[in-house]
Amino acid sequence: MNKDEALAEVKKLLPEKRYIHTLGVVESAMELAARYGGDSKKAELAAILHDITKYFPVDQLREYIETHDEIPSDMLSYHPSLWHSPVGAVYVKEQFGIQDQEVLDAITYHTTGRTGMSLLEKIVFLADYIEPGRSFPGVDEVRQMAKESLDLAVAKALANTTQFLVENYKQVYPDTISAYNDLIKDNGKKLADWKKERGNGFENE
Ligand code: DGI
Ligand code: FE
Ligand code: FE
Repeated sequence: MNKDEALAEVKKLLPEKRYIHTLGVVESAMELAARYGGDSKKAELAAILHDITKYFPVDQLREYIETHDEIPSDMLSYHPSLWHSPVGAVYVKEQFGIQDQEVLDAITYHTTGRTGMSLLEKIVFLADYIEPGRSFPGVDEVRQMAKESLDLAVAKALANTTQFLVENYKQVYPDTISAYNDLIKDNGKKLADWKKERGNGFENE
């Protein structure tokens, strides 16, 4: 499936706003792939398709999870906003014949992350977080980190998301906690130093 075919399929299934978000994720994913030596073709395809099932009705997403053994059924006990990611991977495999497991995994884990994320998974996860259309507290700081270290930026994005969920008394899916633990091992000290040295520059976003 080439770029234009993928974009056309996504356009059919997404409202304008989400389609524009998708184009932003493609732009950011291409930049990250160039900077960190990722496969730009795979990054492009995964970015285009990452949210393809975002607007499926919740019942349809649930049915995909119930009928596909490759999607862990414990996801059904967590927030439905997590479901479009693994379902998206199944959808593009079944509907478009996409077999590339790296691309499928980048789609599957774009929301939660997981321990031992591949380069492509990190690129799509981070691009989804920092694409130009995003404007939430802390995003500029992660954009800055993304210019210096992919792992640092992914670790910070995971920390922010986890913190946000906990602060609002929401469940945190175990893969997100695993991804955070995995990356904070080597990046926790760097993030603490960053906060000490430049943390205040982003406080008034
Ligand atoms: O689909 P997008 O809006 O582009 O971005 P996403 O796929 O990262 O969004 C999923 C939403 O899921 C995001 O607002 C945070 C929320 N969420 C709920 N539970 C969890 C979670 N995100 C993570 N990473 N882990 C959770 O357990
Ligand atoms: Fe998503
Ligand atoms: Fe997205």
